[in-house]
This record gives sequence, structure tokens and C-alpha cells, in this order.
Amino acid sequence: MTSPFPDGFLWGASTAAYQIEGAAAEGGRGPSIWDTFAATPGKVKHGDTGDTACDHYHRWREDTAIAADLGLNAYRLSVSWSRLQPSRRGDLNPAAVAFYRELLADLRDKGIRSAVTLYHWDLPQVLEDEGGWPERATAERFGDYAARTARALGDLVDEWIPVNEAWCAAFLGYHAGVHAPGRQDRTAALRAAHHLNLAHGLAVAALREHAPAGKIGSAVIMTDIEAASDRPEDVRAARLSDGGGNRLFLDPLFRGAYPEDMLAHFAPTGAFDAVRPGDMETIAAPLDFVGVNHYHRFVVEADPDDAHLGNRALPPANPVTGFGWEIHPESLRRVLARLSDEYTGLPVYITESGASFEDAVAADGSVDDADRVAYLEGYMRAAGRAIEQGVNLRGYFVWSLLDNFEWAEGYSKRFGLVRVDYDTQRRTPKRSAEWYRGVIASNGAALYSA
Ligand code: IFM
Repeated sequence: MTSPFPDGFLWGASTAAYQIEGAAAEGGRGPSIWDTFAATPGKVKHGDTGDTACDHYHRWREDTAIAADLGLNAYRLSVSWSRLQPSRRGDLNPAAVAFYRELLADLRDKGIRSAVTLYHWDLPQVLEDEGGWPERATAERFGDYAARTARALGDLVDEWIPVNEAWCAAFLGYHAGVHAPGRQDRTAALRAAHHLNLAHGLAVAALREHAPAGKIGSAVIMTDIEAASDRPEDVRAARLSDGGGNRLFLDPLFRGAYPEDMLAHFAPTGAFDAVRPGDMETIAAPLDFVGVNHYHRFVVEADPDDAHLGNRALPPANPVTGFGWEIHPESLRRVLARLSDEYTGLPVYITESGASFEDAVAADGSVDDADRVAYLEGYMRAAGRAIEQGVNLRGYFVWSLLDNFEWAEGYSKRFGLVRVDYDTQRRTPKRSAEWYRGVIASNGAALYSA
């Protein structure tokens, strides 16, 4: 079978600053909410922190060399707000600008396109101390940070992504409290969601003005949600779950409005009083591409005890990853088709897709992660089916290039194509990395040769 992946398809991998950089107290970096959260006993498994992580701040040359060796033609990274603007406002930190400029220039020299996320969850702690994302001022500060970063790095960045997975930042951080800053206040989370959406829009305006050569998109997490049955209460529960997880973020971006059912559902909180005239137009500013992060399918049924969205997910019906997340590649095709049918014909990049598994290290140090190969093969073929069906898919970024700090799970979950030994910082490409090299070299044809 010939490969459905078009010429020029981006075969990439993704990372994020707090998860890999380390050097938390070096180069003028200020503390972020994740430094505070991770240092709080009981918040992160085994008390792990991002203080050292993969030491990428010092070892990035080795990492970009590995990326080039695999044949990646794109690499998605995030820049750290608390490294670039540690003092809350004003000029960027020159050491941070120098670090990112060197890294981005190296990627360009290697022929690897750079996709840069401005916010991958590492809010400067000083801004959380002033109220964090539930406060409008945080979105306004983000617009300023975006403008300054665009001016400092814009000549070296190919794709910009203002905010990674606004749902996670808002709801895991301010409602569930399992991510930084660890608050448990639903109204605050809803206000945070609006301000993260607004931050996206303000950053788009800033990037258009100050980095006109770059393309601008998103990294929205899209979950495939199905009702457990045809019972009206399950169908309604699935719709609400979809509203809170997907539509609350997709509708503002592509329709310029919050979904009516969500506004009605959350009306008692008063949270949407935070929306001011002009905000929705700002958020819906035209984009050049849409980025989708995808990990989950949830089959949900009504649950009157769930005060948030009145639903609960059934146990997975298929094998799961090391995280316990259901392996269901068809869900990736479904979310891509839905995006294209219901929201936008813009070029789409899968900005994250991948899996953690219990990697076993052989006596010779090698890692034969056949489960990750099978996972990626299934999901990449699903992406291929989406293309055949007419989805304008232009790239696939595997999460992640390296094993890294997996938020509340610390270092216990490994998503990398490349193993990191955290004692020695030795990098070892796993079998999945070698496999991905073949996929890239054949522009996807190798997915169909077995
Ligand atoms: O590691 C995270 C990443 O930071 C955001 N998306 C999901 C990944 C896996 O949990």
C-alpha cells in the first residue's frame, strides 16, 4: 500500500520546558508554580521535582543531535515563561533569550522546523501569588510576554503555539488540584479556562505583530467521548462531558462563542461574568493551523453524584498503556474527522500522541519497547485513515522525544522514544526510536510494509 502521508509531512516529537530542562535555579530562572507544587510534600509521586529533569539545559546539543539522527523534520518544544521573564514584567532575561536562540538556531542548521509553545503549564509563581489564571491580569501579562518573546525569538521560530492544553491547565490545576497550583475551586477553574483562552487570543495578536513570519496554531487536547448507551441520561452525560473537555475550548477558537449548554450548565457559578466585550473576537482570531493532542477515549454514563458534569467513565474496554489509558487508535481518527467536519479545514498537526509503558532495560542497556512501537503504529495508521478520509493532516509529533518529568507522576511514567537514565543522564534511543526513523525515512510507507 502506498503511504497516505503527503509530501512535506512533518514527522516530529514534542517536549516541554519544565519536563526536560532542569537547571531550575540557573541562568536567572525564577520559580514557577510547578517548582512550588513539586516541592510540596505529597503532591508529586516519590517527591520528584523538575529541578534537574533531563538536564536538557546543559545537554540540549546531545538532544538535538539525537533528533537529527532520527530524521525528525520538526521538533516541538516549549519556552519557559519563568526563565524568560522571571521578574513578572519587563525585559526578558538575556541568559534565557541566549539559551533559546542557540537551541533554535541549531535546529534550523539541522533542517528541523521548530514549533514553540509559549505556555506549557509553568506559570511564574509571582503571577500565581497575584491570583493566577482565574485573574484577567494573568492573560494580559501573557500577551506582553508573548510580544517580547516574539521579538526576541521570532526570526528563528517556524510554528507558534500559545497555550498547551488549556483544559489541563485550568481543570487539573484549579479544579481537581492534582496539578500546579493545586487549587480545588471549580469557579476559579472556569475563570482560568476563559483567561487561558483569552491568553491564546492575546498572544495570537502579539505574534502576528511581532513575529509575522511564523505560523500560529494551537495545541488543544481532544478526547473521544462516547455515551455508554442510548439511554437519554447517558447521551446527555456524554454531551456534557464533551462540552467540558472539548467544546469549551474548541468553540471559542473556531466559533467565537462558548457553547450555549455550557453557559447554561455553569451559570450558577457566575464564572462567565469574566467574559468582557471583545474577548470572544480576540480568542477567535484566525489561525494558520490547528494542533491536536490526543490520548483518551472515554465511554461515559450518567452519574448524579458527579457535581461537575454529571458523568463517570466506564473502565477501559481494551488493553491500556502503562498509565492505564485505553489503547484505541480509532479514537484518533474520530477526533480528527470531527475537527475537520465540525470546526475547521485548516491544516492539522497532531501536536502530541504517544504512550508510557514499563520499559525494560536489557543487560546491554537496550530497550525493546515493542508495546510503544505497536501503539504508535496503530495511531499513525489511524492518522493515515483520517487523511484518506479528507482530513488536512500535515504533521505528527510523538510525545515525547525523551523520557521526562511526567507532572504528578514524577519520573515514574516514561513516554520517550529515547530512554533517559536519571542517575547518569545517559540517553539511549529505544527500539521505537529506530522504528520511527524508518517511518520517517519512508514518509510513512513503512507503516504498511509489515
Ligand atoms: O506529559 C504530558 C504533556 O506535558 C501534556 N500532554 C500530555 C502528556 C502526557 O501526560
